[in-house]
Amino acid sequence: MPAVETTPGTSQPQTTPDSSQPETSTSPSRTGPARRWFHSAVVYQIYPRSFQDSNGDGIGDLRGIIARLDHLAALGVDVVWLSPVYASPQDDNGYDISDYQDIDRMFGTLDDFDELLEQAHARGIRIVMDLVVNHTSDEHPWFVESRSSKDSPKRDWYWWRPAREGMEPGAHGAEPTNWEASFSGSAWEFDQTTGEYYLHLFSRKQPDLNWENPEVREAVYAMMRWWLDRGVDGFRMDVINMISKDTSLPDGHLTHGGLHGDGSPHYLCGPRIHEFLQEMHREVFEGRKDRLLTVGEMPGVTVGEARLFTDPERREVDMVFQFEHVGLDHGAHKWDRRPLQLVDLKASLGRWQAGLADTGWNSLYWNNHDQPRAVSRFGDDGRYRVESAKLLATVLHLHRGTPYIYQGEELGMTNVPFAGAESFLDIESVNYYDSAMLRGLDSDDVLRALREGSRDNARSPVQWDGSPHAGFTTGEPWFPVNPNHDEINAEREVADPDSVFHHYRRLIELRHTDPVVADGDFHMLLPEHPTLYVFTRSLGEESLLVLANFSGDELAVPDLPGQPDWAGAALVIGNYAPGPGAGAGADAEAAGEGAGGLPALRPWEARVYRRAG
Ligand code: TEU
Ligand code: CA
Repeated sequence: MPAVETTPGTSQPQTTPDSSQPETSTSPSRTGPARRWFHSAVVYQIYPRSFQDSNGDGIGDLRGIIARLDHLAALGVDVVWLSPVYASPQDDNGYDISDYQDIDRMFGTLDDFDELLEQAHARGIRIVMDLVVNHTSDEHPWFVESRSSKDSPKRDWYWWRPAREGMEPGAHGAEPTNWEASFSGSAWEFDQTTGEYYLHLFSRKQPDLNWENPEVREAVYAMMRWWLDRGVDGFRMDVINMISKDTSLPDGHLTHGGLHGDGSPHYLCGPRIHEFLQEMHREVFEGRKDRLLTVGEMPGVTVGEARLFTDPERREVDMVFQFEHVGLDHGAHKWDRRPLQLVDLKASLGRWQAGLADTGWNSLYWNNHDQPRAVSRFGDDGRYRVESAKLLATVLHLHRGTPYIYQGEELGMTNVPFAGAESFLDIESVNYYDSAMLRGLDSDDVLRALREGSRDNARSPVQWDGSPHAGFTTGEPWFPVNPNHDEINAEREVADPDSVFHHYRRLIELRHTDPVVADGDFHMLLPEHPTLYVFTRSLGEESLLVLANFSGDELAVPDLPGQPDWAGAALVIGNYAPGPGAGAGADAEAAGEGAGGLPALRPWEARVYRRAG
């Protein structure tokens, strides 16, 4: 029996969404939310320090991005999400901001930014900024002022608390709560100046802003309006579901190490989160041009909450990044790695498809700057790297939702072959390694988990060509280029019509031109099959069948319950070059044509078929 119900579950006649509707129209349509422009859009994420260096200092920058805009135009993406380029001490690679209204010199200037905006817009590409307002840098003037004295006018802009009752301030265990920070250790930092602690859910250089204070909210909204006035096209909102905390700040249940507690139930999707996002919408977005994009990054968000966040009637955000499918290979925590089961992946993504079928909208992603490379994690980055990279692209881009491509994913870039502990640079990995060693964990086990799960996997420079630093820089790159760049690089990908790059390009084009891909209903089939990912999309008389073999073995296509005969349907796209293959033409029987009447799937093969009527 299917473990989950993944069908929208009605059999009423379908209507084609009317693309002439105004962008902001929320009038109900049978297939769910009214058609919005981003239903047929694809977003590309740039992590600027690793994208392209223009001045030889080894760090990617804005002029480097400008120089590579034609790569993005050739790929066909509609939107770029730019990871933070604001002034920052770079404790967490820019997710610690010291001036929201300036560009870090490492990346360039506001003039460079304006030029990037202009050049991107000239190519029909929108630019969405990363908005990091759960916390600032401890070097932001707001925090410098706040920490200066208990009477500071900005004292209440952050979360200051005295030591736990009856305990010596600064003493072991005297932190106001037992919460653990995302980057290891206590989430509270003792500050000598005033003898109090401040809250930091991430590093100690990332103090959390107090959104309870209306002045904080107004300052953030003013800054957002300033960027929109400058011409940016929206925001990807960093950990935005952490901005409302339970103000009584209760202790959390003890976590794996037993040293700290899990505070997340008290700060994820807290009591005022919807109120804050609605206020932000009113104060920042109302009355502006239609084609803006807002996406909230929301660790731990449930389908039910996501329906509320993304229901257009509620005016909160267009879509959220949920984390369920990137947690399926974790045990008790992210460094407790376990093998991914395809059945779990299908159950999870299928539940999100069903849950947001009639209200709201999904974002779709396999990886980003915080996650291992997709092909290494969900595919086979050895023998079937090219096939499995294309398969993953096919499966994701055929789901209903807005797909996000992380830089290098379109080239089939892989995880990094880390030598030892010293090869990890990310604050999360470095802190975890140190704390694990202090707790006496086995260093080989810890290194194995880091190799698999470290955020550094995503942060090696984009591989543009086969030259010594992969065309990323003429200097010494801040992070070594992956040695496989002689084989995997943009120059080769663009030159080869059968490459991963061109496969992505075709999928993007398909979303742009095919209403079924953008808006069709999603229906999961064979949820219990261990290696076959199969689903349909349908809109009006048209249907697509997506088949993907998540294994290195040939696979006969089984009976597809409740499906019409797909034999003879037109192939829309596949990840094997056309020509004789498993089950093609006369070889069908020999290659094991399955009960479904369709040719068997070769290792990591994915195919999409179309039926009209
Ligand atoms: O990430 C928030 C987040 O919860 C993660 O994906 C985080 O990297 C993960 O929990 C670590 O295991 C966002 C940013 O994407 C990330 O780069 C920042 O470090 C973090 O917020 C703090 O701003
Ligand atoms: Ca540079």
